[in-house]
Amino acid sequence: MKHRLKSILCPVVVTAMLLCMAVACGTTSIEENSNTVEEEMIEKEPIVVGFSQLGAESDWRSANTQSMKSSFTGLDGYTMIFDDGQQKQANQIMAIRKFIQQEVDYIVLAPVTENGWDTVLQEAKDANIPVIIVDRRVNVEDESLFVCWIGSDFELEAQKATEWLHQYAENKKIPAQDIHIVNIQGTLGASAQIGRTKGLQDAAEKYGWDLLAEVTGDFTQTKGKEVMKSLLQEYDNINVVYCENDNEALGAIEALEEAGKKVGSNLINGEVMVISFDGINEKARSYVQEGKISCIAECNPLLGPLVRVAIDTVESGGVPNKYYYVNEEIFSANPNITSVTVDKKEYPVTIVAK
Ligand code: GZL
Ligand code: ZN
Repeated sequence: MKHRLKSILCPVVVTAMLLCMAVACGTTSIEENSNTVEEEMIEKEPIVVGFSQLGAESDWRSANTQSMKSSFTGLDGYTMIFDDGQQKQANQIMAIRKFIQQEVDYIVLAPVTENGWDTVLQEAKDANIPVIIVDRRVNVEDESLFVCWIGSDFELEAQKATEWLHQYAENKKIPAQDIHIVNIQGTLGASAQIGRTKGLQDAAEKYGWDLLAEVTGDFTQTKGKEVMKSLLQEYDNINVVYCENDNEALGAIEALEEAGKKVGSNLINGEVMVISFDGINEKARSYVQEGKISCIAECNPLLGPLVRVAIDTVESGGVPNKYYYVNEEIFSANPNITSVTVDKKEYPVTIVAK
């Protein structure tokens, strides 16, 4: 429903009303008034935004959905058609095709993984429907297939978290080769997984840590617990668990504690350190205060208002920035690490007091 001026009343009624108004205000020619009254009685159709959300796998995703829905409520000229892809790209492609048939004014896509979007985004372009990408990235030949992308720098999140671990190990004089890490990865092929995995691989290489294994936990608590259990059967020297989101961390902690392990940062006394990403889940944040999760690199889900600004910009004839990175922090209860430095830039650590 491409938005255009539409009459809220049929022409006959409008004419009759014009006649009455003309007689009432004594104007001889109803022509004089016909435009202004007609225009006033016409309202703009709402701008329709079709949003293909990838799923509902995590607290981050729920917060992201909430942020998007509350930015397009239907109350101020915008309305949203929402589709949950249940973490399947095929469902998201179907949703986009449905939006095209419905002639929405904009499509917003939170892609489950980076590849395989060229064809359907070309169909949206051929239908003259602008597309905005949020959160994870799309890997397309022709970047004109989307107006802009809004999300996080996932590799930077990982660099912050691994710099925190590096400082911790140095402060505690733990030799690099005594850091035995497993990575419970996110959904394979998702930008968040790609960036967070790369950040850890680079740091392990740079500092000489022993990166034992990388296994996907699909960003869910259930899978995170399952993967942690099997890793504990495979390795008896794990002392750092790097979880690519908080829901996986909660699952991993359940498995660690059920296996009789103590979760914390006192590696020298045999505790197992958990590092995580997001910082949305209340329990995960309380675990940071308790020291069960040693540090969380924040991933900001509140992208709705930024998408709204981008669409407002296009509506008023402007061009939004092609890439917009949201600001993010890093949380820890450890008072001795107050900042981390990545590429010569210092990032303060938010110390989450007990
Ligand atoms: C990150 C987002 C990730 C979150 C996970 O922007 O894509 O997906 O870190 C979520 O919690 O499942
Ligand atoms: Zn150093």
